[in-house]
Amino acid sequence: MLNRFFGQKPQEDPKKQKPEPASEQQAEQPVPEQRFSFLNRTRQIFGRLGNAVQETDTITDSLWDELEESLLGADVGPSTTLWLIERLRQRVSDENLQTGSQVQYALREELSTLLGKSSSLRFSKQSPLTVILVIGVNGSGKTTTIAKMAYRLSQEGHQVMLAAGDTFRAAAIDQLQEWGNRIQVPVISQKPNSDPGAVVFDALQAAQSRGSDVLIVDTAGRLHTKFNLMEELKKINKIIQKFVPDGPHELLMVIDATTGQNALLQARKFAEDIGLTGVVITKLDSTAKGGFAFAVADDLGVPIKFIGTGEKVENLMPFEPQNFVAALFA
Ligand SMILES: Nc1nc2c(ncn2[C@@H]2O[C@H](COP(=O)(O)OP(=O)(O)O)[C@@H](O)[C@H]2O)c(=O)[nH]1
Ligand SMILES: [Mg+2]
Repeated sequence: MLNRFFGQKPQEDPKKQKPEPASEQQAEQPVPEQRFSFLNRTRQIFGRLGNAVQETDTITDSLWDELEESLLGADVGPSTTLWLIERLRQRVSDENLQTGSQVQYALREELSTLLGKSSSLRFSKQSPLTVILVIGVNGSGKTTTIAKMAYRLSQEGHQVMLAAGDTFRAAAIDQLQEWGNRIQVPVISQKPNSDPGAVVFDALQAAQSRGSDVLIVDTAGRLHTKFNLMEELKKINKIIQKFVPDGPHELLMVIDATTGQNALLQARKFAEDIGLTGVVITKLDSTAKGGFAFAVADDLGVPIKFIGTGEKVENLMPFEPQNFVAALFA
């Protein structure tokens, strides 16, 4: 089980939960086609799978091969794919499933179960200020995602502030400021190479004095080793807790879907020790590897909170497991 230093109860392993009865699970809303067009490339893979399976009257070895190949092709990842196939084979024998379409139905159920329930951002119940830390390697889409979240939260009526905690690169500070100007959200920054802790301190003070209710902190992607990352986060956490004792309220990792299983390997290394509370998967619009979401949910054991569906500020979607699975097979 993952070790969380924010003292939250670990999520139950979704694999241990019994899948909900098919009738409830499939009672999903029809998926609005337009909203999910960003998944088109991944859909081609799942769609092929859907067609092949439905046309098969009986469950043959080639059906299992096809299933495995498609899941791997969509970057569901080797261990999650293996688990799914085993689970389905078990269900075929336990429930006496006879046809390919029954297997497909069961697959959809298992995929939904893997993703768990939808999970929105956690806001502080004790403090007027909610603090969200965002980590992830350079280029994963951290800064863009922060701007998208800030935009979204502002639209919902929150007073958002951003902290330019990625102080290693001048460009990173400028980029956040540019976004801030565009979406009219204040950005607290210092000069390049200043201490990220000092930036966070300033930002907390500013957020409190200006009555902001959400502070989102950008961090440096240069933290390639777990040790550095942990040290940096510990320092930042201490500073946050001086202002907001129950903070930070979210520690989100941004993961680029196009880098697939490699990114996951790295994320797993971090997730175990830093108390990750959720992930955002970016660039689902530019990959056929949308099945990556299943590997992430399976492997990291934290909810996917949002998905990035493009480069524009509005291209961020709360992650809805049921709709996601339905859209893949639509
Ligand atoms: N297509 C697409 N591009 C994205 C998405 N999110 C971020 N990007 C792009 O990825 C690149 C790196 O993003 P940035 O926010 O600077 O990453 P950071 O280094 O982690 O802060 C930029 O060109 C972004 O426009 C997404 O959901 N879809
Ligand atoms: Mg950045």
